[in-house]
Amino acid sequence: MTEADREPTPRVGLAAGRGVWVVVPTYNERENLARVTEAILDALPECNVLVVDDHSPDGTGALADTMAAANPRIEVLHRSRKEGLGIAYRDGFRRVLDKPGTIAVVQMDADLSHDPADLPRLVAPLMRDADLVLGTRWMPGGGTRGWPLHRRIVSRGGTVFARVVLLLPYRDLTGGYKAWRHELLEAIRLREADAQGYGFQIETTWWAHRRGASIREIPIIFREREAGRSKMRGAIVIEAVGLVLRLRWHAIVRSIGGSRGDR
Ligand SMILES: Nc1nc2c(ncn2[C@@H]2O[C@H](COP(=O)(O)OP(=O)(O)O)[C@@H](O)[C@H]2O)c(=O)[nH]1
Ligand SMILES: [Mg+2]
Repeated sequence: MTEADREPTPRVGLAAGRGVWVVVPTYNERENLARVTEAILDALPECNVLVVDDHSPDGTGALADTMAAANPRIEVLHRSRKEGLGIAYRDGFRRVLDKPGTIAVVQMDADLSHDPADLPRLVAPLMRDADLVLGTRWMPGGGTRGWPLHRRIVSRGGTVFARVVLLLPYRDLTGGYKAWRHELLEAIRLREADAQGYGFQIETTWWAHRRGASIREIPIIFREREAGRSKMRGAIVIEAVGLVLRLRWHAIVRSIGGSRGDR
């Protein structure tokens, strides 16, 4: 190994975050927001961050505005009320896809459960052949820390259920740490659906797969939040189960009808 090999290689282009928008939905994440955005900009110094806040009662939106005023890489999308993660993401994605120069879009939670230090690994496959990269807990090298058993069962069980019903080969379908090439996100044309949490994550991967996208998985460790509270509800799980069954049903109907109208 020469001296030059030991030098850390300066990252350029996408690897440094150029053309990357990281979309972070927030609802009552005041205690986490500054830490997470700082860590994101450490990991990908040239990326931009869009905070999508649903009028959080704890003032997360106002804090995000203060941060955006101090740093041109941070932008805020204020939504007037809480309508669930799916709709917040859809609005956020539209905003960043309309920007000139967007090459990739990353989605991640604000509560530091998704480690911003994983960002370079998450976007790296986009520089090769990947259209979508899934941060995956249920593969060698991945996992969860501090998550109670019932959360692990719901998340893993949801993945197994969706895999079997939708015949998808991926090992984590309920996760929300993903990196997209902008062409793919445009192509799946986020519908006016209203799926929340898990349902939204499953649905977007399903449409990407149906489009023939190249989808890669990288292992991630998901750490339970230290501050703030989860917005996860039983209703979100029930909605996701219904959504998976509906997606399968529509696919069957389309294949019987020989429809070419798939998105
Ligand atoms: N804008 C917006 N963000 C949300 C909403 N629900 C959850 N989030 C955010 O989505 C991320 C994941 O939510 P969280 O409650 O931590 O889910 P969990 O990790 O599955 O327990 C966090 O950044 C939340 O603040 C919502 O209705 N609107
Ligand atoms: Mg969380």
